[in-house]
Amino acid sequence: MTTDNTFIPYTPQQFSEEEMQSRVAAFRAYMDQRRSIREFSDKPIPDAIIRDIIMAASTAPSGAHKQPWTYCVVTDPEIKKQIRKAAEEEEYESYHNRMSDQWLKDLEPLGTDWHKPFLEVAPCLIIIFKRVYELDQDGKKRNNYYVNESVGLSAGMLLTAIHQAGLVSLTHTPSPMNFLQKILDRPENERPYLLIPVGYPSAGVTVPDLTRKQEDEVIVYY
Ligand code: IYR
Repeated sequence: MTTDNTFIPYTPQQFSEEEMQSRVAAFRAYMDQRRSIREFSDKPIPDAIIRDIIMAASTAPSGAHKQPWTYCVVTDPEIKKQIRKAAEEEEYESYHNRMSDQWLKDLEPLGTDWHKPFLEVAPCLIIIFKRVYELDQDGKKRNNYYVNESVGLSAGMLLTAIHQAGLVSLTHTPSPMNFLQKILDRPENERPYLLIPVGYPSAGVTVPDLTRKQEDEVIVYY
């Protein structure tokens, strides 16, 4: 069988072991400073910064390189208002009738409730849609591969890029979130995956006093 695939040379940057150690230790310390926040300033962010953050996320590896994601950027106050209203309706229902007592107890340290003012205050909402399938030229469905894994990887890179820019975000999952498909008028092959408000923190913002797992709880060496 012949193929016409093209391969090109690839020479990634490499470092001495010492340099690797210092780079990765510095990166680890920087990543350890990332926190989710729920109180944002309304100060706007330049469009080009959001664009580069998203395009960094879009470099993520994906099943068969299908890049099965669409990033919607909402800065229009009217659309943000609609999203807040719909999200709060669902969240009200979840907090009062859908979430178990244990779940509510697990969330206590985070201080969350059904109110979601950040959906209107944050200057930018990034809504990630996963693309379950594509339509080919004949209108035939072509499934994408490892869609959840691929979009999860891209979302992680998005959060890293937001942190790298010195901005803050919240990984938010109003549930159920099909209202986002309607409000943003997305096609049938796209399903909402995560809603990520991005911006600057409000003055004097606080975060829960959480600790992270230690090395021996996370890593198993063989
Ligand atoms: N979606 C709800 C509840 C919530 C659930 C989990 I798991 C969290 O880590 C945080 C919140 C909300 O956004 O409030």
